[in-house]
Amino acid sequence: MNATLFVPDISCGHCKMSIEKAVNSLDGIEKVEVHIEPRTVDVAWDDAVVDMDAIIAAIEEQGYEVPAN
Ligand SMILES: [Cu+2]
Repeated sequence: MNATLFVPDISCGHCKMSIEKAVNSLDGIEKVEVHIEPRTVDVAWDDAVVDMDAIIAAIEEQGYEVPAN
């Protein structure tokens, strides 16, 4: 599975680092890449191991809201 999440509060390299680290710490993540400019998170995951809710929760735990798309 993969998705692009819009995270409007992404603003700098620190945001990129903390979100990528938090998402990567979950099992089952195949790829995560934060783009500072369009403020998006590209993520790919193994559906059998982790789901979108857990990924969103990991981002929100870092202090970033993920509005429903
Ligand atoms: Cu930042």
